[in-house]
Amino acid sequence: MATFDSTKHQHTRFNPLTGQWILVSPHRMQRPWSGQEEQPQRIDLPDFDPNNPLCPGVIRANGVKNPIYTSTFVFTNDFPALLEDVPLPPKDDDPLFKTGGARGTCKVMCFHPKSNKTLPLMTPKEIRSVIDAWIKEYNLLSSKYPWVQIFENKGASMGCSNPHPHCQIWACSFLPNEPYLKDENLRRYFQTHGAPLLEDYVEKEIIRKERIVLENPDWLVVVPFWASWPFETMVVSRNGNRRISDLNQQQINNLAIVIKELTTKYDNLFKCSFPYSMGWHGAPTGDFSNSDSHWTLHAVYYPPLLRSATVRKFMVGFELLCQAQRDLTPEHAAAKLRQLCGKKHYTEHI
Ligand code: H2U
Repeated sequence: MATFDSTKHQHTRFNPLTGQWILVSPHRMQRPWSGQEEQPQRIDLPDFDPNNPLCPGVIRANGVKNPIYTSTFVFTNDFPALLEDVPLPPKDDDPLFKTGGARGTCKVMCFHPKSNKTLPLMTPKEIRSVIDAWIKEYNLLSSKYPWVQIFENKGASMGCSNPHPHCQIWACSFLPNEPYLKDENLRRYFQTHGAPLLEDYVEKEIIRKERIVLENPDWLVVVPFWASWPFETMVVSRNGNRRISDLNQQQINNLAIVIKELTTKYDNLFKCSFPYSMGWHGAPTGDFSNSDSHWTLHAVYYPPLLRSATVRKFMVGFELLCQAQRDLTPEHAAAKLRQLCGKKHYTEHI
């Protein structure tokens, strides 16, 4: 039998953050595609649309008029999934009908007054304003809630409901599943190895190099060894930061550059406004704040595209019923992203 080659032979990989395995099947990269194709995304948006409720000066669904904002703009979601003041469910001791209380708040943050901007098309200074606004909201909400989730859904295929650059911030009274799993796994690693898992991981990826997309003294961007989505990346703090609120000015400046370069590479990959869901994970807050030495601040990008602007990966069938599966290896994805230009956006050439 031939010797194992990770670029050719199927294998499983362990995600130490979630404790779950993924299946990698690189031999399938050659198969012909005859599945669904999506419509290419429109990129010729106007910079202002009087009917778009996220634009400056426009009246939103609840009748409130947005200010004529010139940088970022934050408001409480008019259709929030979490409300602050609601009755708690009664206790039920039946293990098959457990419920829990859920309180919180949901906010929307516009990144820029112009609808036709996205992060890769914004200047590092404009992106810095977004990071500053993230930190401001995080500080406000984390004093009250154990979990504050900053996330951006970019592109209609990832559930973005409005073609204006924005993200959402949800704060909740409970630790949601993903952060809960990470907290447990990071803590266990720290107890066994005496160091934060992601600090050890960064050190090893810097030596191995094959999954690095971008790096600077403050940030490392890799396609994780255990990535599920084809071009998934993780942006990890290299300074022992545990939460986004720990960042200093230089780290914020360098993060703005990293976000611009990574999202420019993403757009340049298939020459489209590259869709993704991204978000920040750091140590829990509120009552959980005291025990956090096992955490390292990081962002994750989950983009669905696989082969082109119109051919995406679906997490269905085996993924839904068993575990995530990928064809393209993380190393191959990282090499593709690494060699793409991160300084010039493809629209500058057309
Ligand atoms: P998404 O594109 O990620 O769906 O975020 C847009 C959010 O903006 C969405 O959650 C809110 C929606 O509820 N929204 C308002 O709060 N008011 C509006 O008038 C329109 C959209």
